[in-house]
Amino acid sequence: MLIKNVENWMERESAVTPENQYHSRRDILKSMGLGGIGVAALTSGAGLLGGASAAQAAVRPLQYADGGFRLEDDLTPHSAVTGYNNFYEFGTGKEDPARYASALTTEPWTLRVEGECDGTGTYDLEDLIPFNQLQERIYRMRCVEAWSMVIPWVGVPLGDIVRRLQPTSKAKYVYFETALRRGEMPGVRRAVLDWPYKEGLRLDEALNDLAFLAVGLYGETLPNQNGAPLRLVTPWKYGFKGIKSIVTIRFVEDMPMTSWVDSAAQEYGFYANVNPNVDHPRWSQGTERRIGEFRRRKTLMYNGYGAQVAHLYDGMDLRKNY
Ligand SMILES: Nc1nc2c(c(=O)[nH]1)N[C@H]1C(S)=C(S)[C@@H](COP(=O)(O)O)O[C@H]1N2
Ligand SMILES: [Mo]
Repeated sequence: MLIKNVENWMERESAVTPENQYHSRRDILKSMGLGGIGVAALTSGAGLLGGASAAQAAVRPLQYADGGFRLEDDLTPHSAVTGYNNFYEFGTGKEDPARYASALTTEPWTLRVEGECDGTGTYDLEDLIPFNQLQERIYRMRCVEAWSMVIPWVGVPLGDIVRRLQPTSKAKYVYFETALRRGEMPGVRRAVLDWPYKEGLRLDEALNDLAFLAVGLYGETLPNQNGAPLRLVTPWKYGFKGIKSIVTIRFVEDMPMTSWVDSAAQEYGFYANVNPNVDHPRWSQGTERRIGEFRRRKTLMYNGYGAQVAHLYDGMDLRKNY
C-alpha cells in the first residue's frame, strides 16, 4: 500500500501486544457458558473485559447461526481486530480508524443498488440484509502488507443478496462504493486514494460460497473501524478487496476501476488473489506474520481457500491477472 519501507510497519506490527496477553472476549464468554446470543449486557459494557474504546461503545450483540466455515487456527484477539486497521478515510495509520471512525454516523444507513439488475433502488440496511438469517464464519484474512488475522465474522453470503437483486444477463461484475462523508472522515481531506473508496468482483466471484457481506464480528455489530454497518469479506483475496461501510452496489458489464488499481496499477491488480508466487513489486508475498505471533508463516495460495475458489481462475495467467 503506501508503505515506503516494509520494515517500518513491521516494527509497528510488533508493537501489538503479544497474543498471550490478550483476553478474547469471546472465549471468556464461552467459558462463562454464554454463546453468541443475548450477551448484550456483558459485551457492550465499555471496558468490562478490556480493550473497549469509545468507538466500540456503540456495538450491539447479534443473533446468528454457525455458517460452517470454521478454522482450527486461534482467533486473532478482539483488541487487534478492532485496534489495528486499514480504513484510510480515517487516516493511514493503523490506529487511526479506532481513534477517529466513531465519528461516522451509521444509523440510519441506506444503500443504492444500481445498474444491470432488477432490484435497483434505495434500500434501508435492514431491508437489504436479512438480520434474522445471519451466520458466523471464521475466516483467515491476509493483508497485502503481509500480515494476517483470523476473524469471526457475522453476516450473510454475498451470493444470497446478489441473487435476490437479480442481475440481468449483461451483468458481469459487481461494483461497490464506500460512503464519502467529508465532515466525518478526516482522512479524505488528503487525496491518498480516489474517494470514494471503490471495489469490485467478477459476478462469479461474488456468487462464490466464500464471498460474504459482514455486519458484525465477534458476535456483535461491526465497530466503525471495521466497516460498519456493512462490509465485504473475500478471504481468498488481499484485505483491500474488503470494502468497508458500503453505500453503493452496482451491477456492471465492464471490469470496474477500483481505488487501489487506480492508485498503482503495477502494484495492485483487480483480482488481488492471495498468491505467494507473485510478489508485490516492493516486497515478498511468500510469507506473512499472523498478528500476535512472532514466527512468520508461509502464505498459502488463495490464502488456503483453493478448494473453494481455484476453479474460478482456470486457464488464467495469474502473473498477468494479479
Ligand atoms: N473504505 C475502505 N475500505 C477498506 C480499506 C480502506 O482504506 N477504506 N482498507 C482495506 C484494507 S487494505 C484492509 S487490509 C481491510 C482491513 O480490514 P480490517 O481493518 O477490518 O481488518 O479493509 C479494506 N477495506
Ligand atoms: Mo490491506
